[in-house]
Amino acid sequence: MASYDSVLARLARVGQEHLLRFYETLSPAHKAQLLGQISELDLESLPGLIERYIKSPAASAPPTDIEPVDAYPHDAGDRRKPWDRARYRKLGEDLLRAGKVAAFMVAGGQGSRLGYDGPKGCFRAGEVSRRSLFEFFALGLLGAQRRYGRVVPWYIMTSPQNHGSTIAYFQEHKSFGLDPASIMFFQQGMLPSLDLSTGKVLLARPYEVATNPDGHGGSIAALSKSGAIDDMVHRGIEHLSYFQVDNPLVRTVDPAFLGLHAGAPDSSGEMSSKMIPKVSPEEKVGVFAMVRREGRRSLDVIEYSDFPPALAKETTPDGKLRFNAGSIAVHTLGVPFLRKLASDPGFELPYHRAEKKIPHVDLATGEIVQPQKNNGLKLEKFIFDAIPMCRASIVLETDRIEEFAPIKNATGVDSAESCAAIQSERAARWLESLGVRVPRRSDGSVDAVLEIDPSHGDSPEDLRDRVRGLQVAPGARLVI
Ligand code: UD2
Repeated sequence: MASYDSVLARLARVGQEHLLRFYETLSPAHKAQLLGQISELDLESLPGLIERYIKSPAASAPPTDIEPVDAYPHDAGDRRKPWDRARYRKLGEDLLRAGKVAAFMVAGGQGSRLGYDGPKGCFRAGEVSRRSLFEFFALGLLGAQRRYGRVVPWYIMTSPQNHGSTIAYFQEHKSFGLDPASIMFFQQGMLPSLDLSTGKVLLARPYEVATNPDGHGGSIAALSKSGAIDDMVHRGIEHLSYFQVDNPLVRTVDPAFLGLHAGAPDSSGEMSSKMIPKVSPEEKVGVFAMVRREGRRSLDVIEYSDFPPALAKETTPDGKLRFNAGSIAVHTLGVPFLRKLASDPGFELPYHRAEKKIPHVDLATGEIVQPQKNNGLKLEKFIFDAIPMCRASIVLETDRIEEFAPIKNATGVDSAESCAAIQSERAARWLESLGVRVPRRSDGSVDAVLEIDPSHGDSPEDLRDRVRGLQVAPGARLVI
């Protein structure tokens, strides 16, 4: 382990020696913990980051040359950009049957908005079944494995804050029936959290540096460092179905989307995305747009917090939002593309600033301070910033009720409650399309709590035999 003197010398070179302010007062175990933690941090990049994001942050100039994206429509017959759904679905199914597809879930976030103590994936997503988010995805993958007769390996990115508890949860639930050898957990990187005005790294405790996960964009380096990319190559995986831990409606693998990604004439097979039409200019989802930068026009995602409000409000002559392509954070990633990025010494995703209230040790008193206003800065990378690095990248429109009901907040929008309502609506639509009567209230909402077991299929057709003769009574609670 690094000695006190060598750690102090490294800290002094970057002006952060205050991190050892309380060293002499610590127990031997805490001394070792602190030296060990600091040794792991990339201190040498701090001066550059502090200069760029604290001392002279460039105001993020809104793009000036920006156009809406030309997405593949949900209705494949739509004349704006018709496409052959059956053909691309078949192509995606062939990739699945050939064992060339894996799932990749990012689950390293802190889930602070939900106020849930524990990995977010353990949170309940099934209003009737009480199943967790993790179980929903596992069942989706089990179903796919049954349908396509091949294992779909599952790569799960955690962070040091939830890695152990995530693995323990999977062990406790026997990986929900999946083969544990086909699940690989790996940890993302952590960055020191900084004082917003001085750039000094904050101490969470006298023996612990305050850190934050480096954003889902950190996954590209983490996939490489952990050996996950090598594992994919070894298994013959060519495409990754990427999703977030918070959306239980996601199709863990979607053949039509995979097929478009791998085979559409305007796709490079490097990184593709799904979008839904935004409900309002203010909806908190990134927006896909074509942006020209340095003479090159490419697809980009502009995060909601950076999207110019005036542009967000612009409408087309038929009254729709002009920039309506909201990101649901579902992508397909080509493994060769990830390998290329990860092995390029010049590859770097930009950091995004997030000003936060970060509890920290007062360096004068040693007391823990709970700030009332933003005092700290977290820097994060976003995976979608890799999209402009593609030779070409496509977007597929999907239906909100079919695929997007994230659980982010304790109540209201994007909560467990709104998710349950959307799950009931989706299940009702599927049942009604199969001729089953579903009770609805006078306002049209479903008068029952309905949930679809994700292992049973990803379209109404898959449920046909199961629901023959089914009766749904008003107020019923059912898992189908
Ligand atoms: C994300 C997208 C937003 C929209 C929305 C759809 C970003 C920045 N914004 O918003 O545009 O698509 O989702 O639901 O992504 N995570 C990690 N490590 C980290 C940080 C996050 O694994 O260091 C994971 C986290 O566990 C979650 C996902 O990334 O699965 C999204 O993170 P978020 O909650 O910060 O993003 P959100 O909801 O603001």
